[in-house]
Amino acid sequence: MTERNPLTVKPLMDIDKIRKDFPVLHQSVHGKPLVYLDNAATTQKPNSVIEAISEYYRLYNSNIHRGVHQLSQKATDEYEAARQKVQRYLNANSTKEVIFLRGTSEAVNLVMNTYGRTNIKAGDEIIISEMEHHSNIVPWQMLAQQTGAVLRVIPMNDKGELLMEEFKNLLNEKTKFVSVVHASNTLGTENPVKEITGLAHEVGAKVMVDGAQAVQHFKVDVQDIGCDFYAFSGHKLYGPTGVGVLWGREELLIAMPPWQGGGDMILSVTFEKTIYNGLPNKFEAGTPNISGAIGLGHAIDYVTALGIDNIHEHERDLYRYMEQKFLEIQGVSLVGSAAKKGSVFSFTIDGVHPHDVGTILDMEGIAIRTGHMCTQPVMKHFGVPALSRASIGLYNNYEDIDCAAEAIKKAAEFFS
Ligand code: C6P
Repeated sequence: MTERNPLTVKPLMDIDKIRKDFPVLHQSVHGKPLVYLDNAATTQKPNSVIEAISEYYRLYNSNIHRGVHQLSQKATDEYEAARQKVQRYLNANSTKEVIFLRGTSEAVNLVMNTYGRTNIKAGDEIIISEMEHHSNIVPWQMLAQQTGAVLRVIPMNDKGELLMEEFKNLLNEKTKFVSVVHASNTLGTENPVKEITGLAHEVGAKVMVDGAQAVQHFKVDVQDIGCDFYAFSGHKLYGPTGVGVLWGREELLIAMPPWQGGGDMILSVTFEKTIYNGLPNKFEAGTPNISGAIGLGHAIDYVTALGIDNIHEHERDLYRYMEQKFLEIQGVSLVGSAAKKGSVFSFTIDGVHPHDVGTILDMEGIAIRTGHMCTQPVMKHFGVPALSRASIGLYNNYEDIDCAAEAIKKAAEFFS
């Protein structure tokens, strides 16, 4: 296949037009036009999402599933419409499998507390990988400590690719659960989650995939992956903060006990006994983030209208350009060079602390992330205390990369 040259062929999306949809992008920071390259931390929100949230509060603010009055019915309809959008976006079988919660971290904690505590016992093994975000390490560690289960870790090579042979060696009849990241927030690696799921299922283990850095970049089909649980955060998919999704296989969710008790998760309550509600309400105790879910639904509409495949290709072209431009700078080293990766360029500059890089770039109006990226085991693997990370989103363009490259060069030269 001949490679597309993004600089000479017709662009897949009209980025100038798209940028107009994101009000936050049109401002100056320290007197310079903002260049936002911290999309892995959180993405900016289009007007349609901001409007949908504002409209909820302006026109039909009301609690859901509770009132017969018109406002409550409208709020319920919009909230449930958002669930349908998530179902279609992930190609889930049913809306019963889509649970709204706060985000990826909460989704992992829910599965750990319900599926985990019910099914994982002393001596059982849980497998995660070396490149996990702390959100997909700490809950499993807590479960292992509480139950006497053993935590095993799939190692990676120096490119940031999981060692699949080592994974196969770790699998055995004691393996009860595997939880892996779909795309690494630090290394950009896209993991073979379908293959991982197939192998784990051969020994009877269940599989959870952390999709926090996946759903905004490429098509995710939970049925095709074949996993048992999938999680993502709304705020990284151009939606609001404080809302996210746990998708789970219906038969597993039915068998799992509820996590939190409260309103909406019950069918009937007496002092002697409570009968729980069906799916998905069983896992949504209390008033949920109604405006957040509605906003997330609109974010999915926005991404779907652009086309996730177009977004993927635009970001892949931009990533290649970014990699080439940044690596031309003396002293810059890339951390994470997996064959299958995208969107995230984590790096060091010889002799410069990442926090200084972040500060210098900030003075140029450029937002990147610096620090351990909530993946301290990855820092340990590469022998660094921290990294700098530029991460792209659908509205980034070639000028953004040029500006960042100039500023990184300035930082490298200043400190050398
Ligand atoms: N990563 C980053 O800058 P929450 O905070 O629950 O929305 O998402 C947690 C999370 C889980 N898994 C992965 C792969 C992630 O990247 C994140 C969030 C942000 O990389 C903030 S630390």
